[in-house]
Amino acid sequence: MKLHWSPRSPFVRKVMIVLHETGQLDEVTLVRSVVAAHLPPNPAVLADNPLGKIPTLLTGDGRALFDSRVICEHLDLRAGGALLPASGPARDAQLRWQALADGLTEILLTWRTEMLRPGGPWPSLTGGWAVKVRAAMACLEAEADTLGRTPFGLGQIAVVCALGQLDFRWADAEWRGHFPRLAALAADWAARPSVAATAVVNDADEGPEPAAGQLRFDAPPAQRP
Ligand SMILES: N[C@@H](CCC(=O)N[C@@H](CS)C(=O)NCC(=O)O)C(=O)O
Repeated sequence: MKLHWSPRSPFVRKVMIVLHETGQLDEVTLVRSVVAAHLPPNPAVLADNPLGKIPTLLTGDGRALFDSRVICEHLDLRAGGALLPASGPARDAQLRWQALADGLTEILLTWRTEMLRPGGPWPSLTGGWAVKVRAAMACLEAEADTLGRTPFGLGQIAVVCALGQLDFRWADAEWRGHFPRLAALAADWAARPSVAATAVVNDADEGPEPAAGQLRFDAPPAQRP
């Protein structure tokens, strides 16, 4: 298999954690693929995924799979399906956590891109995102005990990656001080080899972080205009 990969991508990280957890890392060749929503699409990625996004996985039999949810489920099933129950409320719970955490990650990624816009971001967008990020974090905090009691699966993996994105691009928001149960859970998860081995890292000097100071958990978000 071949994976369009980047050490900076929280969505690629989901796939990497699944590869570690399921013992399939040796079966995948990682291809460093540079993509960004505000840059022209990468032709090599576009050839395998019309959306030009990573992760994109080329399977051994020549199929291109995307997005991270499809890839994670494919890899998990291939290894026996330990990370996602086959049916019932336990499956719904994992998929719901995945949807929540992926949605949070998506906002954080899009928000940072919006900060690069000449003339600055559109306040109506960033105001709404601030409300949603806080609500998503509050929801995860309220469910931290359940998340911790439930066998580690695709839902928790997506949450690990969303929190990792906060640490990577939004460290100054200091989320741990505001969501202590989630912080304790994240510390437990950080001890898992799959999580420790896949921390998001920057392999390029990008200059000052454009989103610095934009997200705060210690004050109510500004009202929408
Ligand atoms: N829903 C997708 C999101 C993937 C995504 O947004 N990946 C980013 C990198 S972290 C990307 O490819 N951005 C390039 C673009 O939007 O053109 C998934 O779960 O895989």
